[in-house]
Amino acid sequence: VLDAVCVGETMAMLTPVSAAPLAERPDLALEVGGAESNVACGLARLGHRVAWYSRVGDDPFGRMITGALAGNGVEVGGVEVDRDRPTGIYVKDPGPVGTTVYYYRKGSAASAMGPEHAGPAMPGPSRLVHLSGITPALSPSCSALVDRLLADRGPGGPLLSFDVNHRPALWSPGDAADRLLGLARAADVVFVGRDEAEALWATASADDVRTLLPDVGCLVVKDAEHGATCFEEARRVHVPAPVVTVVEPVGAGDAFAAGYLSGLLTGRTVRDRLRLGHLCAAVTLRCVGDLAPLPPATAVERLIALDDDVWV
Ligand code: KDG
Repeated sequence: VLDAVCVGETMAMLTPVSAAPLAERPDLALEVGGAESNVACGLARLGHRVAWYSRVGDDPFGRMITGALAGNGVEVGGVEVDRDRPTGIYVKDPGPVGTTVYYYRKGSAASAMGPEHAGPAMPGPSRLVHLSGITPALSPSCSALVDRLLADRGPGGPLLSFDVNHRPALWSPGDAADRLLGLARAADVVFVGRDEAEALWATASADDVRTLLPDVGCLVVKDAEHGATCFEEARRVHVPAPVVTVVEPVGAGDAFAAGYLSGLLTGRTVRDRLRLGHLCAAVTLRCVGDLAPLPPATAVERLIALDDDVWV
């Protein structure tokens, strides 16, 4: 049995090496960019058996992506190759007030995922399925796949983990708000940023988010450098984030989810799940890429076990 199956689109990511704007024609680095596959890599690095399910084009980008994920220890045997549709591309344009993202993913191979890909076509059985709010925004068929995955799990089925991951470039806040709230309500584990929830649902605090999602088994509200709060049944546990010098934030949310989910899969306490999430996010914040190696397992255990007053 797999520990997790992560489902979602992964793109070829082009990013200027010198952090100069694209209009200045900087040299570009070619990387792998995908929220759910980042979670898969994070889980694999933490020792879990994890598969990534998606579709890629029959092109060098698709082969680069599946090769890179396999190299990170993620099972990619179920990934479908589409002869007609290309692998999606995503380009980062650094600017004075932050990085703008340009997507070239409309009509991509992954956007043709649909409800027919749930069930036997998908790798499994698995203890957990991880999805994000990016997938329902990709196409009507992808949206239907997300509904099918949520509806199909019966008693004894996998836990459904959902990272809200609102991407304003893909849909309007109006369209996204209701849809993402409905999906979050149907999931077992939910990750959402405090600012993301505020933009979508006008909530002012982690407790407000809990009021909107009272029945989610594990609700994790992340508040950037301040920390993260987990609501599990009647309990509320807050763990501050360690102080980190941020080099590049992309991928940190996915790393956090991988750490938290690893802790959940291995029966750690809520506090230790949040700490492992923060540690995975911290190493990612400190490097340019979406994926960063973790310290050795003994160091991770020592950091998780630190007293609260020395942790940050
Ligand atoms: O979480 C990081 C992702 O945003 C990035 O790798 C690209 O999956 C991506 C997306 O659709 O924005």
